[in-house]
Amino acid sequence: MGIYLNQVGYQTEGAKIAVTTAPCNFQIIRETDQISVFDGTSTEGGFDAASGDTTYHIDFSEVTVPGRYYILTGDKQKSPLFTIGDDVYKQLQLDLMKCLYYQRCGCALTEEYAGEYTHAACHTTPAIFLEDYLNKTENPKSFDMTGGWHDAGDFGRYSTAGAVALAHLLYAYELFPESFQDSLNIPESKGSMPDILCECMYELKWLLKMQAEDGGVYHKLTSFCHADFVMPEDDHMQFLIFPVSSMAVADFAAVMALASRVYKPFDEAFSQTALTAARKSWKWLLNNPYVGFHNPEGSNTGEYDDECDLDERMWASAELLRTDYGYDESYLEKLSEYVLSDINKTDFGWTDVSGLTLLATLFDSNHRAGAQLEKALTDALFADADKLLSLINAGGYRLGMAPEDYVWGSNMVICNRSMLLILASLLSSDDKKATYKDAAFEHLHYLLGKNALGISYITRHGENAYKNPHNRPTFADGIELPMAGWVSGGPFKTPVDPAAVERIPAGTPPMKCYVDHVDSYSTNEITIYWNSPAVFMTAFFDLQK
Ligand code: G3I
Ligand code: 9MR
Ligand code: ZN
Repeated sequence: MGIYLNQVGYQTEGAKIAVTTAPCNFQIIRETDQISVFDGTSTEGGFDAASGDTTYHIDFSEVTVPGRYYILTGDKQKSPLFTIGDDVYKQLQLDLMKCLYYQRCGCALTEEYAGEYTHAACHTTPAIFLEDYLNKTENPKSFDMTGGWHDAGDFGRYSTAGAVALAHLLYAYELFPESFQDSLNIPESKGSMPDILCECMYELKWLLKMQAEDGGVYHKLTSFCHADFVMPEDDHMQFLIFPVSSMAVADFAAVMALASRVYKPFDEAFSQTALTAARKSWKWLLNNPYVGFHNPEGSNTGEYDDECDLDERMWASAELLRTDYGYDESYLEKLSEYVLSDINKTDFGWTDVSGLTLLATLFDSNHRAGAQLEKALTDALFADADKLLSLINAGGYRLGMAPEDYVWGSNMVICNRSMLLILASLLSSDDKKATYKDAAFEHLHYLLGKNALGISYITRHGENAYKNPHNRPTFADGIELPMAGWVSGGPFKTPVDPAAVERIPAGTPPMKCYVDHVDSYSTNEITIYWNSPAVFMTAFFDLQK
């Protein structure tokens, strides 16, 4: 029997419920003097389908005095140590954001900012078009495409993945600016802008390079195949500009409109550049149908394939309507068309960005979308948030997750559902505000150890945090521990990489399909867009103290 709880800790107020797999009496022991400050008996949590566990809940919400504690059961089992206090998530949020700095491509990471995780400038040579590469064109045209963040454990840079990560971060800043006042110790720190905006600017400037003359946006910039497990500066494969996809164009238009608004008070020129770029891509969207993306034969870098671009187009129309109201009537026409159609409205991942429309529209103080569209979006938000509440009550680990939701990057699903519950809490005017908030918190608790494996899926946060992310620099740098603050992809019910397939027996329940192995890219990689929703979450949670 394990005792599963948030190994980082809990704020003084709010629910504190650990999960275990056998009934027990328990005490909450204060670490400093080994005194029991609370005792109780577990209650039944029911059978949990995603983990296969019969669960019991250890509720210690009544403990509100700051300190370091552990749970001790009647049969002398100890939980990991955890903290109760009001600033428990501050360092976590800073580390989650600092990881983006470690992903910077095209510049050296120096000791002053990167500590021991230094490396020389990487991927500084010009890129060429995929077509020229395949045709072996002599003296192909080449382009400066340097900059941006490495996507993940690989060195690719992908437009849709980048735009979505930026969106989580920029909306988090827009909604919770008070949570972004501390220094990230990056080269731009102590400037006139909050550090998070400087960090995002690094990615945005690269993304601008991905826009073609006609407003199209290239889907990705990667080598033909993934690099070996080397430091980024030792990867000398030719970087290629892959074709345009309509998902990339729409995400680009949306995130540039968002950036134009967010950066306006700090950098008028950049704000204008972003707006002009967004308008140009909007025009492309009006004139072009869906354009998908698939890897050419033999190429194995990330595909980010997506069969539907309506959610991306919806987000773009919502963002442009809000930021660029009055410039083009088609913004509202298109937004109405998409919102009033039956497409989903509540997802925040790279495939389905529809929920970003909620963020663009429902927090617009000018209400540019109008009452009818706001109502349609609000109804969708609460309908889906309430479905999550039902799932939470149906499963022993108290999560808005069904067994089939443990896909590649399930921790992103966990985070995205927490985001939805946060929006429900922010927009709810009744006594359900606290219910949604507590539900959102349960997903953070899961990430930090309240799960069937008792693992914290964020590096260096929690006594039993995972240690071996599938990340090329982490493997190649010779440093024992990974950087702090990386969210793992997490359990995947049908893992595909050999490291996981070999180690996870057939029939393992979805929540347990995970290995902390550096080779397991389908259960243990890291990405910018798995950290970014966690930044959104912690930025909100930090204000709840
Ligand atoms: O959309 C379907 C859904 O309808 C279905 O029910 C479900 C069942 O498994 O699958 C869903 O598709 C999954 C898709 O992600 C969307 O979640 C695919 O099975 C799954 O294979 C796919 O995984 C993606 C993976 O690349 C492989 O393409 C991950 O989301 C994505 O995060 C990951 O991204 C990689 C990049 O390619 C390269 N860089 C690293 C990065 C992280 O591993
Ligand atoms: O390391 C790669 C990882 O970043 C990607 O998410 C993943 C899917 O695109 O691919 C990984 O690379 C593997 C490749 O696909 C197959 N050969 C082994 C590579 C890593 O060990
Ligand atoms: Zn690089």
